[in-house]
Amino acid sequence: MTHHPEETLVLVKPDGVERRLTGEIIARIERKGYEVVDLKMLVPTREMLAAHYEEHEGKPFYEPLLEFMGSGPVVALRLAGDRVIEGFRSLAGATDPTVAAPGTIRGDYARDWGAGVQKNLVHGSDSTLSAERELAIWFA
Ligand code: D4T
Repeated sequence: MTHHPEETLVLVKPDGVERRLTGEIIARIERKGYEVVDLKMLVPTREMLAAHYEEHEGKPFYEPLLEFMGSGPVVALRLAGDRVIEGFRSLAGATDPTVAAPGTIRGDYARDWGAGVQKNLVHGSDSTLSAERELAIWFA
């Protein structure tokens, strides 16, 4: 029987690209042992971001979030590996970079900039359902 490892969507957000952390982030993913199956750099459209963040529509950080995410290039990665969804979220650390554990991507390189939106360097899908939905948006 063929083994089909799990897949996830990871985004290096505009703050990560602007701060030249793309290589460091991909290096951590690869050193952990996950496979980069596909990647691209793009400035996402409002439509893509609205689809990606549909669960957050109406929340106070929604507009700042869409504005931030559309403010510059993003690197989208399709990763593969057993339990990669959980594994990448562990590498990324907590959503709030102020309290993300040292040793994680957010804990080591992100902070609060008082911007009304968390600039936390990376996104990773949080479930197999989200991964499937999000990969269809970014790798249509
Ligand atoms: P992403 O989706 O970017 O990996 O983040 P998380 O999965 O860790 O967090 P999330 O979906 O709860 O939030 C999406 C996105 O919104 C920003 N955010 C979130 C924010 O600016 N203020 C907030 O209070 C929250 C909850 C950060 C990530």
